Amino acid sequence: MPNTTEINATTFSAESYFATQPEPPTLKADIQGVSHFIDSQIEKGRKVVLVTSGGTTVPLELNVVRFLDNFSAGTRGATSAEYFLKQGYAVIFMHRQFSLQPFSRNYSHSTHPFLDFLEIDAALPSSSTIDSAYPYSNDPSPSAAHPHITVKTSEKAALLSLLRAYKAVQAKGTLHTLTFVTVNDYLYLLRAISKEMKQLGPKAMYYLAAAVSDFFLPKQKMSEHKIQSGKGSLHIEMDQVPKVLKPLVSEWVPAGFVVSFKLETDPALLIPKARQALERYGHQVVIGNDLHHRKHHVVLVSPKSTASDRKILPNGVEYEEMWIEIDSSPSAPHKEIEEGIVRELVARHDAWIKRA
Ligand code: 9Z3
Repeated sequence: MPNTTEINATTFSAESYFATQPEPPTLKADIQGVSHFIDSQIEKGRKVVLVTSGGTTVPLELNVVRFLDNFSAGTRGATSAEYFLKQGYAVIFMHRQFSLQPFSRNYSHSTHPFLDFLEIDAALPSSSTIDSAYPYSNDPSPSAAHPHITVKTSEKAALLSLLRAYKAVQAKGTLHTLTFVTVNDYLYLLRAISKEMKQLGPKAMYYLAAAVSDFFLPKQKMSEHKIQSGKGSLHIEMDQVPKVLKPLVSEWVPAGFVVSFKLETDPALLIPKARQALERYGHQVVIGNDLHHRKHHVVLVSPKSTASDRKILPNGVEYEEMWIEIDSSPSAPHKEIEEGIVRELVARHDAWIKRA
């Protein structure tokens, strides 16, 4: 391990973090893309939401072989992005590389693999023909040379409606996607995108659903090469990731509508921790979700009154909670909780814009 005396503080402010940790090499190109996207959305007068999604990693070596990961498949972010698009928003979807994405998430390789709902044309008479037709290039029969692929009848209606929505979004140009892997990528992107979105004022929403590492290894403390085994147990001391929600709310996007997520495994902590976050950062909504029930109920915690007539009590700000729930019984019709979350946030965001 290199000498660690250069940086021995265990708390980084956002400022000292960005002054000492390296900018990702793709940042400038990424931000150029974001800037063009925002310009064209401003021209159309659309509201824009930044959706962050998936988990960040913390590499343990500079030539990274091992890393710590944060839990998140990207379902919350990808699903919410679809509902925001449906509500007419332009969406900047900033997600962990290879995590779920809007639209394609409906055909995820693990839960609904697309190969399972495709069929090879009935012109191929039997499964033995199919076997012998593999690989097709070696099979001289005409049907094998030009096989037709069809979608199973049971899947057609859902696929068609999804495909229509996807094509419409492509034609309107309302979805811009970019990726992060490490917590460092995430922090740099979040800061740079927010600064680009600042010009949208209250028309910008920040929907921070990504699962962000709390601890990291500063570059200056990282081993250059793969940490070697054979020396007994491994001890790593990590530093705290700076809480960038604070500068985001107060400096980067003071007029924006900011929604953060709080993940807990003890349901009793959800509301107190959400309140604590609101008190610390002064943003608009914290959505509390507990790991095991996150798909069926969440709680929206927010300051009780509107910004203009917020009542400051002697012991601080007054809060209100709103639960959003969906039926989790197996016989219940298929619904996604993100639909209700997004509907409620859009209504609150509209009120926020009006007040501004
Ligand atoms: C969340 O709480 C998300 O809802 C989930 C979504 C990660 C649970 P999936 O993608 O999961 O549907 O599998 N995100 C925020 C988690 C987070 O890092 N929060 C921090 C914290 O709780 C910062 S506010 O301290």
